[in-house]
Amino acid sequence: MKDSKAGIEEILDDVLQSYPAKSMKNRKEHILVKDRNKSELKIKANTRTIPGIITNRGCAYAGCRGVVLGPLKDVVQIVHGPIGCSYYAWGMRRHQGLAAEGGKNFINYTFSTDMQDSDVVFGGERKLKEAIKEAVEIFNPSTIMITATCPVGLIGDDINSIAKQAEEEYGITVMAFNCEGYKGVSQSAGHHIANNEIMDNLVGIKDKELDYKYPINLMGEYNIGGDAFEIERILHKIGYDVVASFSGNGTADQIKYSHEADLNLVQCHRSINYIAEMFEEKYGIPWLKVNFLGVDATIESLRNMAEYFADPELQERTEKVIAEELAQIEAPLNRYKELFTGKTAFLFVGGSRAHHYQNVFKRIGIETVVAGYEFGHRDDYEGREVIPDIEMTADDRNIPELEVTKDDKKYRLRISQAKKEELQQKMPLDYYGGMIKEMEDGSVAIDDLNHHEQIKLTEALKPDIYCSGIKDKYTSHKMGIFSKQLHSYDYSGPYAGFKGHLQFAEDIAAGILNPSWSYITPPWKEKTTLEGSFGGG
Ligand code: CFN
Ligand code: HCA
Repeated sequence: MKDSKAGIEEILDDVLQSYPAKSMKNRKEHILVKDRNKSELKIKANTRTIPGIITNRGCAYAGCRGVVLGPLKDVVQIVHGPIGCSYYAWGMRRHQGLAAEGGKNFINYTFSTDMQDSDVVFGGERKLKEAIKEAVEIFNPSTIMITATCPVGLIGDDINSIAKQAEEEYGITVMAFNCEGYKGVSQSAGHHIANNEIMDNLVGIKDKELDYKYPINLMGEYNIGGDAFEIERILHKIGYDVVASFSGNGTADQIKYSHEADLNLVQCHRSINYIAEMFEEKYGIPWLKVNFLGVDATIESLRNMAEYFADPELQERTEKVIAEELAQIEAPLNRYKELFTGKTAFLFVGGSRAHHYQNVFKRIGIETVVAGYEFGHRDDYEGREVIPDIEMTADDRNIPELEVTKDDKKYRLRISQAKKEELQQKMPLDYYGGMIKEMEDGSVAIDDLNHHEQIKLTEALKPDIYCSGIKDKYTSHKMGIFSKQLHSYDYSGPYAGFKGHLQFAEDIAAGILNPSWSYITPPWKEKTTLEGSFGGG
């Protein structure tokens, strides 16, 4: 059947029409069409999903136990709760970790108190104490972390005092996280609970003399599909030393002395920006927003890092490594670009990848037509304005290394060490640009997308690829459109850095160009639907 052509606003009206008036008004505020001529592009985000709509979001426990704590290798992580929640903690998120020589690695285990009805009625504290004792006797860990699932908060088991007692009894670090799943509106609440506890009770509890020239912390990188391995490889090749990783391929032990680093790199802004800011306030360590997803973003990040340390030798080595790595991938990547040019993508991922992957797609000729976060906050969409709070005294202006661009509020610093110390007290080194800023006119930003909206938008815009999690992957496949999971990478990866970008392009080719899609009859072939064109307005 022939489809009728429609502009993007008309398509969105059609998507919203199925809702009752109140829900329609609510959902409308979570959707935005990029228009660079508009002075204000505001979107509603980080609010409670309308009851009745099945959200793709996760819970606070997922954000705390699964996302932030999950990758820490040397920690016995005891889930205090029913076994179902514990099963979820058993490698579901595909983070990876390699133990250092002599180091411990518990991430393939799942530790649970296996709460039963009787524990809910009579309390589960005794069981938790026994679980800690057993874990100490069998595994001898230096750190134990206890995470609470929903029933723990409901019955009031005091995991904090149990952790404190255990710490005294066994002489190791024992931490408790009150991350009951129902807290907050998404997994984002769990990131905060995990990170605040880590900041208060783990960072800085150990001093260590480091013989590193460029000690850095990697923040908001979780080693999905081995991304952190690839990032670490590139950083080491240039001459950086990762003091601690929060938390991909990381250890609690390293986090204990992570205050010894000189610079914090922030990959996933959503899950960790506030910790980078706390480091800055508490220890005077500045942070730099980086993105190692995509060749162009990786190059820019590496150059910004070298600029920060203001060492010509480091800058030279950075350029050498960039050239070496590029030489290995540029020709095949360009060939993929020729193959893909004109194709479009629909991205819906948690809180930062829907943004970060847009440049990955762009480099291989694929334009993003819709992008959304499950649980991003407004600053993840709109960016956050940090106006340089610097008084440009005559003295400052005379410092040749200092560069501040005030108009578009983006500023980079190339400063002397002495000046650095003075300035870092006053402002962070970078600001966060937000996803919408980088999107093309006519493309759609959508928050907390649901399956109805996914299906309607897919029918209308017919993207060549839909990037998803496991919950929405097959909705797309049933419509005959290849879906790539950007959470788990569908068991592939790494996708970060230079080689990762090529791996990604290869996987996309294997998916999009696969002839099997032609055997599926999509719904729009059987009924009339609205059809739109990207950038149509
Ligand atoms: S690894 Fe990260 S990059 S931490 Fe966050 S916001 Fe999740 S687990 Mo899934 S893939 Fe996703 Fe981001 Fe940061 Fe992962 S886009 S939803 S909570 N996320
Ligand atoms: C989470 C973890 C998750 C889920 C991915 C998915 C991940 O939110 O609890 O829904 O496919 O990356 O593993 O985001």
